[in-house]
Amino acid sequence: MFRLLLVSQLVAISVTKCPPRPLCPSGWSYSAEVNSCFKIVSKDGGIDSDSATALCKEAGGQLASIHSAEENNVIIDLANTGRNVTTGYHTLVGGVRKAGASLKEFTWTDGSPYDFQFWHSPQQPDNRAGIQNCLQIYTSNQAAYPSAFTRWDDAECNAKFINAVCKISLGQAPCPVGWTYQQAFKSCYKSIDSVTFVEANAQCKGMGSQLASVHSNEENAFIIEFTKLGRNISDYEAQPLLGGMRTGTGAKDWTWTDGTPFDYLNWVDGEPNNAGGKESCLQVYTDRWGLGPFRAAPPGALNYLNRWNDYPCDVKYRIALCKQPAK
Ligand SMILES: [Ca+2]
Ligand SMILES: [Ca+2]
Repeated sequence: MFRLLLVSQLVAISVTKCPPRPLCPSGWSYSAEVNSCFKIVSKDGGIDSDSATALCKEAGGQLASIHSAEENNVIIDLANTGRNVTTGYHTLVGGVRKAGASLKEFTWTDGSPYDFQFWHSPQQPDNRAGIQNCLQIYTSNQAAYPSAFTRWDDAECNAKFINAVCKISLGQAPCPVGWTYQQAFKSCYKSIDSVTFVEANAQCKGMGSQLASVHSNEENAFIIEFTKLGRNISDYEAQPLLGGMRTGTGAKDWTWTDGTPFDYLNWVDGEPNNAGGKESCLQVYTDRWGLGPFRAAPPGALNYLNRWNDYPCDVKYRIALCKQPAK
């Protein structure tokens, strides 16, 4: 009876669980690369700047600003109609030359900084005939516009563009794409596979990060969940590498490669033992030792799990963890 009741409660919990809240309003596309929502607007016969501005506002956004090559690519992918555009008017975004501004001085209408440019030639923007105060991107008919395709041009604001791009910026993403954000530790984490300490250190640095440091039981627990294999193992190298480095003989004579203080310790009893005088790196026992043929269980086998061991730096670890501060 008790068991039946428990099962029905579990089912009730699983079906009432809420789906994740969408990041963008309905009808908008989310881009994780730039943490923004985009929407393409158009009208029969083409759309001018005033109409596009109004449609974007109505939908809860503004004409798009562009701040990186990645964002330009996101917009091209969304706005390219594949049509054979012959008028020279392509996709309108939110760049304008305000009254009184110099020839090359553009402003984004959403107020964000003009910190990236992708004009299609050194001659652009050229304000041809003195009437080109809006910014368009060549998004379609690559065959007809091979050198300008994906790039920018100033054009008449009242031209009939094939479409326009609206944007809602969700603010700066806390972590780069592909990293896992942990608000509690104000940090981003990413694992890498099959690395020695030297390789892991270089790969983390190459991504603008460092091998992971640990500063609390809570962070240690997160790291275990993030890196564990989830089955019994029989080999030390399967236990993850972190960013600890020996500086002396004591348990506290260690440093983190990211430069943060070595202010939290979680060594297994009897560690760090510097076995053979060559254990200058730090690993965490995320997984239980099985009855493998190759290795004995470490000393203190009942309480090693989730704690740290010093181990040689030059072995190939199954996994290592990179970490960087969240933005
Ligand atoms: Ca122009
Ligand atoms: Ca050891």
